[in-house]
Amino acid sequence: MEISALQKARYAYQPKLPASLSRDITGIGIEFGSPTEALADQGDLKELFKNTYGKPIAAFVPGSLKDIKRRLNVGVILSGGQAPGGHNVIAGLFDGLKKGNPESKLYGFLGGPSGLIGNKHIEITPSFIDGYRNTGGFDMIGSGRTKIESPDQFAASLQTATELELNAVVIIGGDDSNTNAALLAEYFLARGSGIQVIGCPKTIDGDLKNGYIEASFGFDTACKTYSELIGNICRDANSAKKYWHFIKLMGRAASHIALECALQTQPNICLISEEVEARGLSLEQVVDHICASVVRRAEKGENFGVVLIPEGLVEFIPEMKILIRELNDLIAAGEEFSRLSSFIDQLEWLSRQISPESYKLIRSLPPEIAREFLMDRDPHGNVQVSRIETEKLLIGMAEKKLQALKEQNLYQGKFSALGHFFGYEGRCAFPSNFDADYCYSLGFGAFVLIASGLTGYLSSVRNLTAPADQWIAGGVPLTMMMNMEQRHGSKKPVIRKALVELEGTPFKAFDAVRDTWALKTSFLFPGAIQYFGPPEVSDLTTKTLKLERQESKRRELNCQESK
Ligand code: FBP
Repeated sequence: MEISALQKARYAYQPKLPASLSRDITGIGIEFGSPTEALADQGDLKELFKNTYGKPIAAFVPGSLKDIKRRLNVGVILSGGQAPGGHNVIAGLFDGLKKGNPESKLYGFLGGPSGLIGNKHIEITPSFIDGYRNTGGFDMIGSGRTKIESPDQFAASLQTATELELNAVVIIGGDDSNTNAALLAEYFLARGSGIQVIGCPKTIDGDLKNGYIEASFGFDTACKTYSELIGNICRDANSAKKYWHFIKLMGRAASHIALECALQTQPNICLISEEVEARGLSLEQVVDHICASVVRRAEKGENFGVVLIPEGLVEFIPEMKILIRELNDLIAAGEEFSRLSSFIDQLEWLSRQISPESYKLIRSLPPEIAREFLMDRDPHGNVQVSRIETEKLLIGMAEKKLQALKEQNLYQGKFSALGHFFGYEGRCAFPSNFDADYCYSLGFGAFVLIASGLTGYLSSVRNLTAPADQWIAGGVPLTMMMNMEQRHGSKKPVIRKALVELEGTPFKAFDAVRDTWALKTSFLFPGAIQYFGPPEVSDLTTKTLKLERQESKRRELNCQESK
């Protein structure tokens, strides 16, 4: 098979490991902290996770693990949307297993969690894995969004794992998939099976993070890829000086990707959904905010610019949030809605089912956008925000608003806008050195957690802005990141999603300069990800991670000083 020159060069890249994992495996030990508590709803969660609740945080340290050389059978699943580095998690896990015992086996479940339920797997061999090292994508074994939720699905998962004589299952996924990992770990233990379950934090969205998980893998590469493209568009805009570019960015509910790309490229406007919600801004007010910059720049003769839009924006605009919630409930309730074949029939039916305000809102949207609000939900019940063309909606509304301003002689500029959506372009890029190293370490760490006999843990690597040998690897109990949330009409245990914090340093850094960017062309051009060359360009982390780490180090220092 023909491969590109870069792919060939990346095969030879040796990912860096933290010092605690790069020593001879007989020198790896583990240290435990105190028992932990869930984020909230501790009583409910204790009840639901009788066997796995409250375990201590684990850190890898010099020492020895008595079972590190045990022969193990492990199954691995890639779950949810693609994120650069998934193959390296599997490579790290594979190399760890084989270092522990060359007889150990790694099975890859095909097509996500459904591969475990239906026992569709392949055995991962040395030559097979070598064809995927340091490459993007999840094509090694495929991914899927099936949620393991019914009693039959749990029982089938246990049956597959038992038939394959697995010691452990590793689930590489986001908040929903790792919630599933926690439930599966509990289920296996409650059934008296010793099969362990370990999670790994994946998602380009960057919303699976907390005090112990500094970043989800894939965020780094995806943001750098989008930022390269945005930077190129900024330069095009500044060259031609004739278009406003409205760029929607993936990231689901959280605006971490939009914020990071804004910090990397300095566009004129970047909307942050969490702020829109906090300020209770209506759709019209959001459009007014954009138009204010268009008008002011036009006064300087600059009829061009760049606007970044997080894909989840519509879910944070109060009136749209209500509409989406009402639609979600109706669509989840099922059959009646799914029988309506035409859009006209759907609207007619909705007129009797949703509140008059929501009905008025959906009717006010351009029909092609209104249709997108009615599309199928994902298996976790989420509206598929990647399918809603918010950029087009905002362009259409801005055109109307600017026309009205023109008629009142309040705007003399020319507004010609183009819409873009960057999402899939970044999910399968070759992982940056950061993601290649981070993912390999997460996978290797997952092996050590298994060898330590742990279950219901998320592999964790911290201190990520330091050189890789100073990274701190270990495991965090999944129940520690959970609370109870309302889902499909009842309270469910879930890992809490991390949204952009308006008091956090990345948002504050943006807030301090955004008014200047709105008026003055201040674009930055980050260029393509560098895989080779000086570390200051090839081992860069995201600005979000850098700012958040600076803040947490500052807090740690303050804490020490006050003791
Ligand atoms: P995950 O939470 O599964 O990592 O999703 C990442 C993501 O890329 C989101 O940003 C996006 O909204 C969604 O997947 C798109 O889903 P799909 O691949 O099913 O179109």
